Amino acid sequence: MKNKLTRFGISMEESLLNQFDKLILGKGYNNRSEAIRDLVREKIVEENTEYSNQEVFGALVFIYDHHKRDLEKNLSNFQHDYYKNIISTTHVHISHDECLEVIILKGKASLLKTIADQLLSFKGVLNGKLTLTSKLYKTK
Ligand code: NI
Repeated sequence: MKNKLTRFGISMEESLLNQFDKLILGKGYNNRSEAIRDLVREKIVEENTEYSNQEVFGALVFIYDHHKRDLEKNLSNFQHDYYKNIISTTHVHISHDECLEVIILKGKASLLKTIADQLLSFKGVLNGKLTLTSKLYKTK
């Protein structure tokens, strides 16, 4: 996706700019422009996904107690209900008692949030987190 770059000026307090430079240096950016573009993309995704119908990708990571009665069956049934939105599931046995799963999702942000909330509320799911990202491609 080709996009024309537009230049514009930004005014900022020197101390804030110094902090920003330190931050982006630590994150490996070569220049401020790319760092600011990423911040803007991140904010747009974050804001849009709060409400919108935007199509996004998601990664849901969670840990669960695999001895919990019926949990594995319930998790599997639940994922089959949403097979259209679940691209892949990776299962890792992280200890004798616990499993970690990463589910890659695709669909409307609001739906992915609902799926994540429901799954994370299963008894025996110990903790988890959904990360959403969109198809706002970077201009290179
Ligand atoms: Ni396991």
